[in-house]
Amino acid sequence: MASRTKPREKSSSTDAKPAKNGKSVVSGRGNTGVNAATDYIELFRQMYLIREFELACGENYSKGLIRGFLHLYIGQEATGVGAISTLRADDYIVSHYRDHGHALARGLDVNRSMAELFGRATGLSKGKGGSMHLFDAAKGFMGGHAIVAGQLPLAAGLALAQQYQKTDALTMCFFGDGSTNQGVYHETLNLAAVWKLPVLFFLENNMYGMGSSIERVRAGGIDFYPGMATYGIPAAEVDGMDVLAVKEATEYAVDRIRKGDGPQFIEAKTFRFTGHSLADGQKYRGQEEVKKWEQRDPIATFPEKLIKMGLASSAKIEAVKAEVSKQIALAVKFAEDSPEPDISELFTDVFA
Ligand SMILES: Cc1ncc(C[n+]2csc(CCOP(=O)(O)OP(=O)(O)O)c2C)c(N)n1
Ligand SMILES: [Mg+2]
Repeated sequence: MASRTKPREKSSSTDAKPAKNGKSVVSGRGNTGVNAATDYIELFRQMYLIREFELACGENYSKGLIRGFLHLYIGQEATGVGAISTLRADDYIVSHYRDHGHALARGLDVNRSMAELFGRATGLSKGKGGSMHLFDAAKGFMGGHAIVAGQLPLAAGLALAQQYQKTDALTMCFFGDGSTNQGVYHETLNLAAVWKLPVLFFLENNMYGMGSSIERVRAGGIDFYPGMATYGIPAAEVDGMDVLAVKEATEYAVDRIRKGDGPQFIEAKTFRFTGHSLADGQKYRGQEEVKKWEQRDPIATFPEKLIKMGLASSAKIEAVKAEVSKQIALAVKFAEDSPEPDISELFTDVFA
């Protein structure tokens, strides 16, 4: 098996154990619905789909076809894909505003996702939400959310409903390091632990919140997982650039939640290769740091690993890439050809 990073676990909980090494990480029971033999390729396909989708977004943003803010997930694909591949169809996902990767990994329609970014009526949110508000209740994808940390209490609410309904379904809540100085972050962690809610708090620690490096703005340093002792929540750290490590650590946490052990916390160390948004000149960080992380780009390193291990041929990888590129070109065409929302839509879906 690949040189997987064993997730480190720090917790106040006495029975917390690290993820089992040697356990198969190719369960085939995720929302991808593929069998064990093709799972690795599927993980790569999803990561590549996200990368190509976002490159196309960037291009169409420059052309003025996508407007507003555009926050790309480029560099973080292994984190979202590895985590979401462990979920069942009846689980919920709540995401932040950097949500394209989570939406695509969950299997949301690519055409309708692109149309949403273009602000077209065929979009997932009828073109009224845009990049930060991809949503598909039928897929349990309960939204990208623009208010930093605003999604945490929503996740707790969804998990409370799941607990009340006595299912073993769970809610996976993604958030960034920038969320962690918000009061509601601490309130939610505490309440979720007190009520033993079936929620997986998934921190995507990409080292920056807009132009602020965590080192500069956080008294406790760059590691968040040890702090979970305060809430009695078992917590693990994982290499967010390694899709298999993320999958393994998440599977372990998900299993515990389904058994009724209450909330779990995973911190994936990752990096966004582009600026905070496309309006960011990145004056706060040097290119050396970016280059160092780019050497670990999962889009390059994962297929290299698969080929080296004899799990995929380079012809297969190239075929997947070609198929995805075609799919993205069609998605852009679908979005471009779609109508803008009717003016009457200004007064629908308004909750006040
Ligand atoms: C409550 C609130 N405060 C401020 C902002 C402005 N804002 C948007 S993104 C962001 C940084 C968030 O950083 P992080 O959570 O680390 O996510 P990342 O961008 O790194 O994915 C801030 C402060 C906001 N959207 N909501
Ligand atoms: Mg961040």
